[in-house]
Amino acid sequence: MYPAFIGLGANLGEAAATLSSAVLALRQLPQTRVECVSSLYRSRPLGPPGQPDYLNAVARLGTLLTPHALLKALQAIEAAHGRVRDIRWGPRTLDLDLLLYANDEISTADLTIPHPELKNRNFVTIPLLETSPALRLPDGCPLSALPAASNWEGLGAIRQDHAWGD
Ligand code: ROI
Repeated sequence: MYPAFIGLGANLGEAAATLSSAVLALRQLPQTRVECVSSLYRSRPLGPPGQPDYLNAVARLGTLLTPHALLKALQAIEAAHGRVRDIRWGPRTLDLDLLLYANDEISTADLTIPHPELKNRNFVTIPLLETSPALRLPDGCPLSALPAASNWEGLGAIRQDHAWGD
């Protein structure tokens, strides 16, 4: 099994229910185990103002799917939750980002790993750190050393008891 980290985000509709349903769908992927899921975080939207706050979380998987097979599976889960790719940085019912896959660095037309914005987004780094406090990025940088890993600006942990349905 290879470790892979998925960023989950939603800010339309019943966002908490959508994220729970997405985690359930991750649990049903072939050759894949959901090893842990972070707390649920409320975050101020990055991007155009006037959209609702987001709910964010990170899931740690163990998987034998390839990075591209995993990407396709994530896109299918997004589509099943009504995700329409329209406004850049606009609101979304469900966003699943493949953040990290093993120690891989991948740059293809449809997939960049590590996720290019990972280091800059506290709604990614903070839940990621919660799942894996000792994690290092493929460039060797400890996640905990990133400024965005200790900056809680606009971010609040909620529902640490959130039932992810295991
Ligand atoms: N902002 C927050 N707070 N959380 C997200 O998951 C998120 N996702 C996005 C954009 C629109 C960039 N802003 C976000 O894709």
